[in-house]
Parts: sequence; structure tokens; C-alpha cells
Amino acid sequence: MSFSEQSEMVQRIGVIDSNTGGEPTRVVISGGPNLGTGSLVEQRERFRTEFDEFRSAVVNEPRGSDVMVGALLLPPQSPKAVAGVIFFNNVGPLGMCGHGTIGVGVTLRGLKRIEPGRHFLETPVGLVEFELLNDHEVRFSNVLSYRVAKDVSVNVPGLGTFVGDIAWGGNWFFLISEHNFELELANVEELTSVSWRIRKALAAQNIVGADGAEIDHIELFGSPKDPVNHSRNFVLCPGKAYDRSPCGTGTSAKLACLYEDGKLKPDEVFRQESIIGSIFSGSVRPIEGGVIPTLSGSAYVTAESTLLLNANDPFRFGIRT
Ligand code: PYC
Repeated sequence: MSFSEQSEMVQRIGVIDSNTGGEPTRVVISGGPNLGTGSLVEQRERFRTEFDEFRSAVVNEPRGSDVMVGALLLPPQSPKAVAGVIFFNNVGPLGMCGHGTIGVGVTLRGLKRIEPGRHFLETPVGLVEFELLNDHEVRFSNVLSYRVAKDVSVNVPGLGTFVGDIAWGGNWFFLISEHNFELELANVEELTSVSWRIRKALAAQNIVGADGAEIDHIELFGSPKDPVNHSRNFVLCPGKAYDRSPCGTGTSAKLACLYEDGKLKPDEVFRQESIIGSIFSGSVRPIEGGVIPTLSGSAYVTAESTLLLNANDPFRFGIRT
């Protein structure tokens, strides 16, 4: 039986895949759930509580992987925005996603929905302005980013004490510069294990972001491999996958800390290298309460496909952990 003959048994979801500095984004362009008419925050909550099977079907194995970030395109509520978007990963919805914003910009371009120039995306954490520089490069202004605590000590059983900053860049980060680990791709297993233990220790010791929010991203810094860059990072995401890109929200949190420490001037360019060597360039504009980071990076579309969810397939909703 052909796919079209099976249509009654098969749910279809149209997606475009891209990678931004090695980190994948899967943009859902058709077949997404109806999340109603509330604000994007309310729609994200409905997505979390009522459509977790959909989330898992799109990003989890066997169609996706732990590293896949989904981006559900929605009709925007603001007349300024070209689209609304809810980002999500292998464990749930995300606040904001920097590499995903670049991936969405390049995907919208590939779909001929936008021309090079300035646009807005609506996200649950606010309007994000981006500029499509050409078919592959996007510069975006992130949400207000700020540090809430500096030099916070966390004791990690079996590993000792780590000192880091707590900062918001659209997600919550614990940023650690002093450690003895080599930020090498060959060491990702060790880096993942250490970062995961740090995250668990933060939660156990009630070390949180503003309003008691869980710190679900851990970011380690080291010297760049390429001297034209300023830093290299390793970022552990909430579902235990490491970010192949330099992480837009993590770089934003870093820029906010550097600015607060007087180590970065407004508009000065900072080049963040990821654990695989991909680059985001960023700068800040100070405003009340923190900084607005502007970041740029590039993405490439890697697939245009239809996901098929067969009613008889026991794994049609993915493998949920
Ligand atoms: O680029 O902000 C980012 C991001 C968050 C999680 C994965 N990538």
C-alpha cells in the first residue's frame, strides 16, 4: 500500500531541517496542533500539557535525536512579527533558542516567506528582532539578558566545589570559567557527566534563577582554539545533549556577565567558539536591567520532509524518557 493509500491511518507533519553551527533545528511547517488563541505563553503551556506526544514524535528517536530542537511555527499575534514560534527539545518546550532563531530565519527564507532585511519573530519570552543578511546568515537581537548572581559556589559530591555565575539569556545558565577540564570534542562524555552532576547539585542545593526557576543549562568556558575568537564553550542542554553550536542564549548570558564585569564595552564584538569549533559573534547594548545581546551566525537547510505517524506504529510518538 502506498503512503497516500494509507492516509486514514497516517498523520503527516511537514518539517524543514537545518543546522546552525552543527546544531539541528526542525521547523514544523504543517500538521502542527491547534493551540487555541491565547498568548504565546498560554499556547506553550497547552503545548506542554496537551501535546507532549506531538513534541516527542517530532524530536525524539526514531525520527529525531536528543540533540534535535523543534520549532513549531504559529500565526503571530503581533502584526510586527513574521511568525510565532515555540521551541522545544527532547524533554519539553524551551524559553528561547538562539541557534533555532537563526535556523528559523534561514528556513523562512528557503520557503520564500521572507526577503533579506529586518523581521520579528514572536516567542513566549518576547518579540525577537532578526535581520536576514543573506540566504544563510542571520543576526538577531535577543531578549533582555542579565546576571542575577556572581561567584556562586556549588558543592558537587565527588567532584568538589565549582564557582559560577547565574545569568539569563532567554534560558537559565550556570556559567563556569574556573575548572580543570579540557574543552575538547573527544571529552564530551566527561564534560556531559560533570555538567549534569553540577546541574543536579544546583537543584539539590536550591541554587536557582529568578523566581525560583530551575537552572537547566550548564556552560563551561575555556580558551579558544582559534586565536581570532575570544572564548570556547561547552553547553549542556536540559535533556542532557550538548549544544553543537555556541548556544545563542548561553552566549547572551555570557555577554551579560562580561558587560557587568566591565570586560565588554557596548558594541564591542565577542566571538564565541563552540566545542565543535562553530562560531557566533555577539555584542551588547546596555539597557535598564541588563543588556540586549545581538548575535550572528549561519545555518543551512539539510532536509525538507514529511514525518509519518502511522496509527499502528507503537513508536509513532517517539521514545519518551
Ligand atoms: O542556541 O539558545 C540556543 C540553544 C538553546 C538550546 C540549544 N540551543
